[in-house]
Amino acid sequence: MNKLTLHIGNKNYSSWSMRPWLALRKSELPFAENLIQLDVPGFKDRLLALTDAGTVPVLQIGDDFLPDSLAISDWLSQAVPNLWPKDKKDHASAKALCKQMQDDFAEFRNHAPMNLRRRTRTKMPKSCTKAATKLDDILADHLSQHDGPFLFGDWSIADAFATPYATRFVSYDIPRSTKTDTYISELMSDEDYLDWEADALIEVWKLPDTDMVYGGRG
Ligand SMILES: N[C@@H](CCC(=O)N[C@@H](CS)C(=O)NCC(=O)O)C(=O)O
Repeated sequence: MNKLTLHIGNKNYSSWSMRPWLALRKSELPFAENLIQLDVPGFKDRLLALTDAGTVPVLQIGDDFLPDSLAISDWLSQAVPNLWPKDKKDHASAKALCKQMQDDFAEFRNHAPMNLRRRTRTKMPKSCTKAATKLDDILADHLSQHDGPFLFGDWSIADAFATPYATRFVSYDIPRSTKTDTYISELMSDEDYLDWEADALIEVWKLPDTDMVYGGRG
């Protein structure tokens, strides 16, 4: 196979980058990573030099460059087995859920940006907790339908997509059901997640605007 390099953003903040990175780890394919610091002078040109999307993550496969967290994850699922649920209905449902986690819950994402260093108990706006509760219900519903510990039983790409949300629930102390809370603990004790988090916690780059959301100090 061609050499794989995953181009990613800051590990503390880049929720989109975390998802295919986790899927790559689970795939056990060897890969290099190239971290591009976001929101610093010239960063957009660096992203546009990779693909027209002008975003990270980007998977470089030899001389080809593939943007988008879901497209990258799907590409990986064709390179190795078992990254999507085996059951056909679950496979389709997991893909739909990933798409929903990419597109929806904007009020949750915007008010509670991923910030792995962050812990605050500030009350979040109603629109944020409402969107978080909707996601909580959806996650709990999937968890109830399977033997667990993950959304579709065994770990799948859907769990990679849920992981940044799990960290937001914890960072901003957002209320959630017991079922989802147990699932969040599972995701955040995953050894690959912990490797990513360890790198994030020692990153020196800070995004003050993000760190200050809801009165924080990062
Ligand atoms: N739909 C894309 C979104 C990627 C995305 O928005 N990435 C952010 C980093 S977390 C980014 O590159 N932002 C830079 C910019 O938009 O200028 C995906 O799923 O990969």
